[in-house]
Amino acid sequence: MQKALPPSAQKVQRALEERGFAHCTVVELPSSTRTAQEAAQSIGCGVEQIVKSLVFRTQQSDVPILVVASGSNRVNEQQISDLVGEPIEKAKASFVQRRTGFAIGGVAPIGHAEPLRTFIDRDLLRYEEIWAAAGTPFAVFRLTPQELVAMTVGELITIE
Ligand code: 5CA
Repeated sequence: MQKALPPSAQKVQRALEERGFAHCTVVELPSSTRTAQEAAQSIGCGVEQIVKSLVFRTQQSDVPILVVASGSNRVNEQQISDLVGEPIEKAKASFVQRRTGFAIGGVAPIGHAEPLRTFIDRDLLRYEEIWAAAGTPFAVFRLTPQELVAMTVGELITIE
């Protein structure tokens, strides 16, 4: 029998089920998925197939912004600032924890403490299947890019 998932990973599985993605199954791996590189190694896929969930903070309105990007891409903060219409900065670990409900290294694309405006890196659409974090630095789930777009209701962007 499978061991029960930790509470944070269960939260992601429940969010998947509530949104009609019950066929996406959160799995815990024996080795770390804390970074995109580690996740790719543990899963046995390319780093570009890893969904990085990066949290930024709008400097004036103090709102979290989620950017889900291909593991091999670097997010251009100026581009995201231009899209949201105010300066942003990379969120501090405590802000990420408080506003998403997840610790860095396990931030999932869904299941957050509050709804997050989400931007999706269009490069992720190139892959048949991709993998996203599921609440802990050992938990992930597999999905298609189309499912990622549908479940996050995110805005597709071309990372510059
Ligand atoms: N579990 C994997 C994906 S399956 C994962 O979460 N990867 S990640 O790339 O989305 O998350 C790690 C990211 O968190 C890093 O790329 C980095 O942008 C951010 N990060 C790491 N440490 C800190 C920190 N101390 N403060 C703010 N952001 C950080």
